Amino acid sequence: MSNSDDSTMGRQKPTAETKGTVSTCVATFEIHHTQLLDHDAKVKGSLPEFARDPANLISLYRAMVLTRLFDKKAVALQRTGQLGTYSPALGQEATFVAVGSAMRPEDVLLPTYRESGAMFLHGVSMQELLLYWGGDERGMDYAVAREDFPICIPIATHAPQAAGVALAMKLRREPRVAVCTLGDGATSKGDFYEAINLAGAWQLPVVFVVCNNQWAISLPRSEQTCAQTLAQKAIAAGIDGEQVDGNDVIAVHHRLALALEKARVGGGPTLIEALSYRMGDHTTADDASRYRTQEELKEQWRLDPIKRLHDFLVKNGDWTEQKEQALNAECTQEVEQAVKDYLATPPPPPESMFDYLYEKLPTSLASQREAAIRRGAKHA
Ligand SMILES: Cc1ncc(C[n+]2csc(CCOP(=O)(O)OP(=O)(O)O)c2C)c(N)n1
Ligand SMILES: [Mg+2]
Repeated sequence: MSNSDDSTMGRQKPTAETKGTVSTCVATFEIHHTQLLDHDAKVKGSLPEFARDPANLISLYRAMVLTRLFDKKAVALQRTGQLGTYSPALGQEATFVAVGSAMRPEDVLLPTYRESGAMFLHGVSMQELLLYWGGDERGMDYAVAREDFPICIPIATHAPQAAGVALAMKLRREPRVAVCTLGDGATSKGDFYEAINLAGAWQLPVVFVVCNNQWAISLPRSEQTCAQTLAQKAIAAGIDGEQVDGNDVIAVHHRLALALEKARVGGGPTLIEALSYRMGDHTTADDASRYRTQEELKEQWRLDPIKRLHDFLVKNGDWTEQKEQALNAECTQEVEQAVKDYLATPPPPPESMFDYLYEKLPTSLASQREAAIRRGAKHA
């Protein structure tokens, strides 16, 4: 199969005729990429309706700034032993904020571990997220986003669950959509392929947002798959697939809002690949400088999604240095308050480790739970 003369190793060039055998093209596909605000904050084409109102753009900008400040604080808390692990969204704020802003409250978010920006906009509080990363399961028992799924650490295992949630919505004839966010690495897993296949076969109201940050921990995107785009994986499942500039909050919001609307009215699933870059470490347990260069990182800062929207707002006369300072002060205060509330929350009792997995605890674990209560009382 592989052609040793071919530098694309292993890729066969499609031919219409091979040694006298005639083949007919039976299907062709295209993958489209959308960018509405380019790297220099210039509009490409025309902006969608929502983006013509500066107030909407400022609220997206605020959400991105808040996400970045929260991230910074969470990493600092981890470094000082006040949080477990944390996975920063640095560089991907536009994608995550756009996911949260395009969804309706009644839609269901099934996130992985990096989507703080989406979760905040869908009703999860900063204090809840800090509790979770501090090892307290109560943080995933959201007060507002009651039906959103907890953070999914096992890669791609929530993709079939998203199809299941969407099936329930379809059977109940509810005009709601399941939104499953997952990484580029997750698209290499069987769970992902099974989920998109089912979504296509049953025309489910689900949108898969592939947050392509170019890395699966230390494995670069180029070594994960030979596919030219990740969006084209949708083609095999018979669902719509497209790519969007994940550092362009307007483009992600716009394309996702269209996909959500389509799914809501029975138009079926969509896969959106949001192209971005993970500018931070994979998690606080990682050191990315061991596997990528400073030059590569420096180049990516040029594409910073927050700077892009900032420059656009300034250019339009909708933003000033004074407003920037006020926003920073307000968001810092919000983050600090959430940290205070988190640190003031009494720790959960030891037996709580048994309380969030089963609806009814199996008897074998019930006795262990009792033992944990006894031991906890002794220590107290
Ligand atoms: C089933 C499973 N296998 C392996 C891991 C270890 N692991 C944690 S994160 C990660 C990489 C995921 O990369 P990607 O999907 O691109 O998401 P990103 O972290 O880049 O946002 C892996 C392999 C895991 N969490 N779950
Ligand atoms: Mg990744």
